[in-house]
Amino acid sequence: MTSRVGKASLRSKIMSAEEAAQFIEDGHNVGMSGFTGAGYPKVVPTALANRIRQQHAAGHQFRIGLWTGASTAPELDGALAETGGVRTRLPYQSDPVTRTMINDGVIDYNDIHLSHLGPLVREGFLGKLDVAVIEVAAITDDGRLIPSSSIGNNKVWLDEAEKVILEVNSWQSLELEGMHDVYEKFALPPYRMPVQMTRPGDRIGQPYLSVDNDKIIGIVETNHPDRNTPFKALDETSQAIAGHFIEFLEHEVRLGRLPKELLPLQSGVGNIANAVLAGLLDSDFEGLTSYTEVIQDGMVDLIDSGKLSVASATAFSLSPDYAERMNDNAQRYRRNIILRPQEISNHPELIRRLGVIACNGLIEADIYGNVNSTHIMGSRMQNGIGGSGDFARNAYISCFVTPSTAKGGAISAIVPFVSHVDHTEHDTSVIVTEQGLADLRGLAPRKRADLIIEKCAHPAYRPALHDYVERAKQVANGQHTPHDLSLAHEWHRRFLVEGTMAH
Ligand code: 0RQ
Repeated sequence: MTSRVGKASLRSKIMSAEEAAQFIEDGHNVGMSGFTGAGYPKVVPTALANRIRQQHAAGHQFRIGLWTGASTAPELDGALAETGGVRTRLPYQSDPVTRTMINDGVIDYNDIHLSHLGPLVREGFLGKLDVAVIEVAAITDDGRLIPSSSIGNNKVWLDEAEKVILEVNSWQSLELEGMHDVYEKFALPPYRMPVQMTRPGDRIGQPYLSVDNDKIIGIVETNHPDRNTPFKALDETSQAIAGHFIEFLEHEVRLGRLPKELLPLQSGVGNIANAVLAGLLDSDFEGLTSYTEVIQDGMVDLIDSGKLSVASATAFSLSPDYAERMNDNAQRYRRNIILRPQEISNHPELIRRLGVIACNGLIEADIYGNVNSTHIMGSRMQNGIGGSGDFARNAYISCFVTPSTAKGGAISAIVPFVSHVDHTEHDTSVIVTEQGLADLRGLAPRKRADLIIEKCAHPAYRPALHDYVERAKQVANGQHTPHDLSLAHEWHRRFLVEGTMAH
């Protein structure tokens, strides 16, 4: 294998993952690359997990702060969490082992808007970043870094960390070179300047990450695929949700409230978001653009069909087949795809200026439009807010999509009062379930309640939701947003005690 470490003077730093892991000490904050299973370091985390276990076995304390772009993979999040050596975790995860330890209170989880973490670290609010562990596709002859399948917070980690370990992964396509756009003009208030972007395809930075080469303490060569999980086959529910959403977009175009090529689309992670993209493939829309966080399979299909001209994101989130397709054709796709730092892909200023149409999943919504994206039954952390807040708060139209029920119908996704709030009623424009779509723009709370119940709730839960509203109107007679606080969380209580929300 020809080395992808182009700069000759850096080759002396090539070492094993085990040697590199020795640089990480108890108490360190470690910034790792990785976003939705793309571009995370593949071997140093496992070697670090072994080091932590050995230290624990020898009776030494060893716990680190683990910072990433977003979710990663079992060989990073899972491997490290299992050791009990993760003290803090931020800003987002979706790993089963980590989730359990967060909920047990073993890991302190700081669930942060994805655009916020970089600035928080630069401002020094979270303490010192000791070591960065970053996957790259290659190092150029002059010591710049060709990023791999995600950028996430890599620029922040490389800027802020005291020491840097690089994993150079030859599984990643060298043709990714030129796909990235790394904005470099970050500044803290009062020196921040407008970010000069007016279209999703604008390039405002450099195709490489740069790092002070003197900070590089170790380089580990790898050849490992990203964790790419297949999407579920489209089912009736996800297709119905996609259908309602696309009908809504067509309606908005007919009314002249959206241009015929729409506005830049953001689509959240997961199967329903992917189904929406698949629905767009069968629609009559042309000339689409996307300003989003992750590139899913559906977006690659839209590019191939010629319907999507530009997709701007911070990472890939592809199934294994599509990841291979991307690797084999990266040179072609880089005409349409731009990967940026998450501070830019999720930047409130840009989301607002570009007029993004946001589409994200939810756990539950209430009759007034408040949305819970993170907590099961008010207490148990599922994944985290991720980028949903960055987009929902600043979008031109903010849509949330969900099946109307969960757990085989035992849970209604539409409840009297959400058990946890991530997005308030003020940030929710549209809610879509397989039952229908509620356009909440311009509606007062009582009108919103009627619409959400009639259009979005499952028919089995509609009568009880209407009963709640009537009861609330009696209890809070003559008040703006009627609630009966003695019953507001009764549905959740019933599920916890009886295993169903059904009456
Ligand atoms: O539980 O795993 O035990 O079966 O929650 O639900 O239906 O698989 O939904 O994968 O689309 O995720 C909001 C979590 C939806 C996701 C959420 C149970 C359900 C299942 C998962 P099981 P599904 P999805 C930008 C956008 C926040 C981040 C975000 C998410 C599990 O979309 O994490 O938006 N969003 N990022 O059974 C109790 C309910 C439930 C429920 C579902 N009402 N009550 N349990 N479940 N509804 C991208 C990034 O930020 C990277």
